[in-house]
Amino acid sequence: MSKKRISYFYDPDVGAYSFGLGHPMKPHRMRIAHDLIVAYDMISRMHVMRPPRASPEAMSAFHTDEYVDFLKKVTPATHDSLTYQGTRFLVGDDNPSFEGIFEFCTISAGGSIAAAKRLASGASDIAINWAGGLHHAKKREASGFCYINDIVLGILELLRTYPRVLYIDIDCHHGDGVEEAFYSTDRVMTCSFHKYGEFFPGTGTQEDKGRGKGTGYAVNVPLKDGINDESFPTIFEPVIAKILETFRPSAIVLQCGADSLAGDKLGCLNLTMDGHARCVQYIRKQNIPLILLGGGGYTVKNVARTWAFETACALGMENEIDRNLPWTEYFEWFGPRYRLEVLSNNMEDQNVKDGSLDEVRQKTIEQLNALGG
Ligand code: V1P
Ligand code: CA
Ligand code: ZN
Repeated sequence: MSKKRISYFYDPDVGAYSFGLGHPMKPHRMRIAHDLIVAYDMISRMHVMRPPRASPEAMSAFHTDEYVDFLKKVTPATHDSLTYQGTRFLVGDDNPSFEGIFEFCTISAGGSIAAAKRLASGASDIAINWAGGLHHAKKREASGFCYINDIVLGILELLRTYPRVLYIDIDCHHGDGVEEAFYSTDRVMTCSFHKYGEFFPGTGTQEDKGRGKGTGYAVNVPLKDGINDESFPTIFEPVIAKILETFRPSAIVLQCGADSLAGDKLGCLNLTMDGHARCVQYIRKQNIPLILLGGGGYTVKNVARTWAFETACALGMENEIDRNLPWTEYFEWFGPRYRLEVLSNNMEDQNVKDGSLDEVRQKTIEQLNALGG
């Protein structure tokens, strides 16, 4: 099936929020990506919607009322970010209390919940929310630039309709918040590919596999620096193929965190735009209802390029697209080549030189075989 029905959720306000000067997370990247999507005339080929803002009640499907209530009230001025009735909800510089923090959360979460509803209604084959993918947020705590876990909320919505949901996370960081939320269930399989070893958030070893009924349903693929377009598919594709065979998901959520790209400000992997998008292409061709979400990504121009290209992949128009960028308001950001590309660099791939990738792959396949599929 090469033609698919795509829903694209975008709130034009999202790019205006700022985590503060010097903070790596830049919501503005969604605006730059959107402008490329418009300039490439993708808008006329998909159902474009401004998502309804998520209500506090909707957020409480995962988060505690106290935490949601705190986010609703907190402002940079009140500066009560460290304690609220004796509880610490925001800790350190990663999660500042910026202007409009709660509205930003309602947009991100609203998009992922609406995407899930759209799939479940049968109206779309793929739903996209680049403002989502905030995988570190916990039930009662913000973490790693994430306040409300839109992914968990979207998956909970999908579980109302679909018996089994597969969550795949190609952000350079471990998808700890999503893993933790579904650690004890066999209805959600989580699979995160991430840099492991002296890297935030420090979790996600292959020994962490789930608990109780969920044992074996949390899959962690720890990586070393420098994985590239040549080696990444040799782990991603066989692992996902095995998951599809053993778990047989009825819907898939793919978190497309773009800090796994070469040259990311926080990441240390070496994927090109095409290598990153190959994951989207591989999942799309399985013909299973799919949600595409954003996530990390700190070299803003490359995030915009990649999410625009992945929107084209969802539409099945990646081979028609002009690799010379069209004119947009942000055209000068894309110099000196002005191309729809993210190139790799010459860093060494630490995963292949000592055979560690082969070991990780084998161990993952053994874990999945133990599920008896
Ligand atoms: O390393 C840490 C914490 C802060 N230390 C006490 C340990 N935080 C990281 C957080 C990375 C979050 C990634 C989010 C995502 O997975 C999903 C959206 O991509 C961190 C880093 C870093 N280089 O890892 N925080 C910051 N840099 C930071 C820098 C400047 C200002 C504020 C935060
Ligand atoms: Ca990940
Ligand atoms: Zn990340």
